[in-house]
Amino acid sequence: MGEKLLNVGMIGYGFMGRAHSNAYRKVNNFFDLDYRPVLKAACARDKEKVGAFAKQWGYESIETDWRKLIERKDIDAVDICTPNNTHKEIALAAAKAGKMILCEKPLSMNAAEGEEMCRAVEAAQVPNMVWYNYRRVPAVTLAKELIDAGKLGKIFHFRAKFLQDWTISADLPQGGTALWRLDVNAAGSGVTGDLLAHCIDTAIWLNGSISKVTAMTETFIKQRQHNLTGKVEPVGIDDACAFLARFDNGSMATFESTRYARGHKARYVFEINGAHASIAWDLHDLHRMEYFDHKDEGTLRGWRSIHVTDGDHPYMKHWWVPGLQIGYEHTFVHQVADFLEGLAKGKPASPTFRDALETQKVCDAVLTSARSGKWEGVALMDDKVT
Ligand code: SOE
Repeated sequence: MGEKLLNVGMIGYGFMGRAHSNAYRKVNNFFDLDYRPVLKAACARDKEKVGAFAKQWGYESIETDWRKLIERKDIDAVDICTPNNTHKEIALAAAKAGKMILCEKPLSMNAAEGEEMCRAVEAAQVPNMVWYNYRRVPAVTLAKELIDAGKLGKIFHFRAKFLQDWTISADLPQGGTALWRLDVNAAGSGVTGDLLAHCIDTAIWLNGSISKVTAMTETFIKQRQHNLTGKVEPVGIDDACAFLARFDNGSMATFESTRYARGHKARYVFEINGAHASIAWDLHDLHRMEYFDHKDEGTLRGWRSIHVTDGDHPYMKHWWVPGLQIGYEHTFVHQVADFLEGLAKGKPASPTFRDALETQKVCDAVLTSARSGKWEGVALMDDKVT
């Protein structure tokens, strides 16, 4: 097992560079796979910093120009962990060079860029995936299995929230290494692309396509000092966003996200209600799935809190013994495992660029609606390669 080597070139070394590197290192210890990722090269502009990152995580070499990394014959897969405004250029070049691409979420700054990226990887026929990691929380995967098995029956409602509080201070600057998420030119949008994109990805995966949305956004702090220019500049991102949505299956949804919910750090919660049963999940208790089944005996009917840590729960047989939980970093290990298994079977792991483009289209419709004050339709890209 693990004798086919997959040489990874990692671009970027921030939070996600670490999360993905950890996953590549761990995956063959816990999953029996034909492929084995090799940490071939890490790439970033700052030689000293990328050198330190490469040493810490065990990368064999470094590059300071991503174009050089992509040109290298010994790189099979490019992992894009840089800010959103660089995803497209890197992905197009990597596809042209015939590299597999694993791209951090969101796919792109907007849907137009996402379409270009999608066409590029499909034309080049390179395996591609976007890191919407929360699908691979065992409790969330279990929710998907139960919904697909029809346990919930007809779905009426989906509601999701992703709440944080880290940008409340008006003194927090925007832009630069750690704070590019606040700079619209680097991020594309605020909570819509950064946090609601996760909720939308999960929602579409669990409940099918979203057909239309109506949204409101707010930017509470209108100006912040920019880390790169030193000047006080307008803030172009959405600090908070709430929207209503209709799914193709007739169900309705509410979504909310903010970085101004004091006390909440990464409170991602969702609930889905069907005719027979409901499921609720909370990232702060990620190993639990709350489940209500109306078919239960009347006197005992109630919400069950299922500790999703048993060997027959998704992914769990690969870890410890029943009852011992896993965490956030394991979702990335699962995603790499699925990607490698997909390679071996010739069946791409989701979300592919095309799947992630659908999320991007919903994000665009949300932001358009916030500006227009109207319901906006979500137009999907239905053609394959041109
Ligand atoms: C922002 O704080 C952030 O790190 C997002 O960028 C991630 O995608 C999310 O998983 C946690 O929050």
